[in-house]
Amino acid sequence: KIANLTMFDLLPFNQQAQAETREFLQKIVDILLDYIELCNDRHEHVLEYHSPQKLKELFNMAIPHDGVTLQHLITDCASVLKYGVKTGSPHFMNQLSCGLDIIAMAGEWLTATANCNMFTYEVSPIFIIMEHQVLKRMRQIIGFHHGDSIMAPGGTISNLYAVIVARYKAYPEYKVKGPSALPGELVIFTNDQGHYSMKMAAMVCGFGTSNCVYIPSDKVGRIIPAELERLILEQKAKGKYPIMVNATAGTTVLGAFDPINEIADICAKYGIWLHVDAAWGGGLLLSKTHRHKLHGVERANSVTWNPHKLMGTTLQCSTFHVRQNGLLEECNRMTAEYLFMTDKFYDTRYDTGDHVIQCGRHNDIFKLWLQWRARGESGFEARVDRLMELAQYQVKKIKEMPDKFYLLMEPEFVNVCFWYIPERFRHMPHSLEKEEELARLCPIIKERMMKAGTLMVGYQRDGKVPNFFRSIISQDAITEKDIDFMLNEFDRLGRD
Ligand code: ABU
Repeated sequence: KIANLTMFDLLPFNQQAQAETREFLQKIVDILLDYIELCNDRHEHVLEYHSPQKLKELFNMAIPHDGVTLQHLITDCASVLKYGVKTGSPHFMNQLSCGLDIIAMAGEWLTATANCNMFTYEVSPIFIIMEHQVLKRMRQIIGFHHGDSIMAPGGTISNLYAVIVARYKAYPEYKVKGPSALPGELVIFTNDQGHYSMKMAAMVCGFGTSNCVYIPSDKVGRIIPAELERLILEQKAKGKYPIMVNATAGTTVLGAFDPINEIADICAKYGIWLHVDAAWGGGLLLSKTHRHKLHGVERANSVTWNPHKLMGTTLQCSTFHVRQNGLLEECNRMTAEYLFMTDKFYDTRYDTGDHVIQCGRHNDIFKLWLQWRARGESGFEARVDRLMELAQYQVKKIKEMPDKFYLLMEPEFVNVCFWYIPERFRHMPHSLEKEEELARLCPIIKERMMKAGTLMVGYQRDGKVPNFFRSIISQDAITEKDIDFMLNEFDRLGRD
């Protein structure tokens, strides 16, 4: 009935079009529901791969002069999902953020419908209070008794906040006077296995990327504390000013956890801000069994923790927490009087706009709150424990097939790093030369994988070791059978 109508026949243009509007949206919801079922169907492919050129040919994305019909839009929506990657498939083990949590997704639907900007209590009263409550609970879980938090568009921006606040704490006059308030060049330190967001922050903050100093890591990817201290002294001797050390809880590739307590001792000795990038590993704080990996996190000055990773919240959901009360606002307050008037009739401390470097802010809290309500704390703990158990299952299976797979190291987390060994290399004892050969095969196997569309697992290198595969177990849909499937698929795709 609605096929030949256009958007101008629906609400709000046509105030009599309640039934037509409902019918259009119901059709879109049906497409989404079909898609959710496909994501959970193990016979379905993870993706239907096409080259960029072919995709342009298959899908006409041109913006028309006059708008298309509702039927056209419905077809567009179905096609977009057809050509997308099903990150909710149990055979998608490619990224730290994956899975399709039905409750969080429902939360995002509601958020899109409510369409409230998170900059003021005036516009988002219920969501702002929710954000306060949930972030306070996260600070308690970290072990911060005071403090302040904010949600940011991704872990890189959360980590950028850490550098901005650390700089403000050390040199508050920088906010007004800029570089003239500084005694010299500022430096920050991070694990040589850490996320590139620290280097990005050094660039964005004007320190220069060479002032993001990499601390050598040990063979499992953890910062060597003695090396950190040596580098701090070296930088000081060069006349530079160390302002922040970033410890990583769950490195992106290897899933390593830096020794936070030992790093905190060094930071305390030299009066340096300690940030913990727990974007990936923060979810382990919810598990009594595994939270010890972040031992000492309560001593950090700030923490990044992304629920859209280990907690499976739909993208995006990143949180940044500061231990000291008021600092975030002092640092970022611009007192834009058109929006954050201090003479409003309500308690304007609930206007979050002066805590952040954005103005408008997406509502990332509702989906997290709804998901946490649905699972309870015990549900999240069970999820995290199960993911860790599944990663160990994968390790066990890999060890049972030493001719076909080589484990890079015993994983600390749900990142399992390995090589597939095709038949022609099976007679060779493991060596650096063999690693180079196996590394060369990674892009070839990945290409076959993408074109087959049956599985997605990423490969990378870590600076010391050439290409290897890294599978990520971070979604509720995965079972032991899917891990068996993954390893069998490697054997099928990796054959000479
Ligand atoms: N922001 C780090 C995510 C990288 C990954 O999913 O592999």
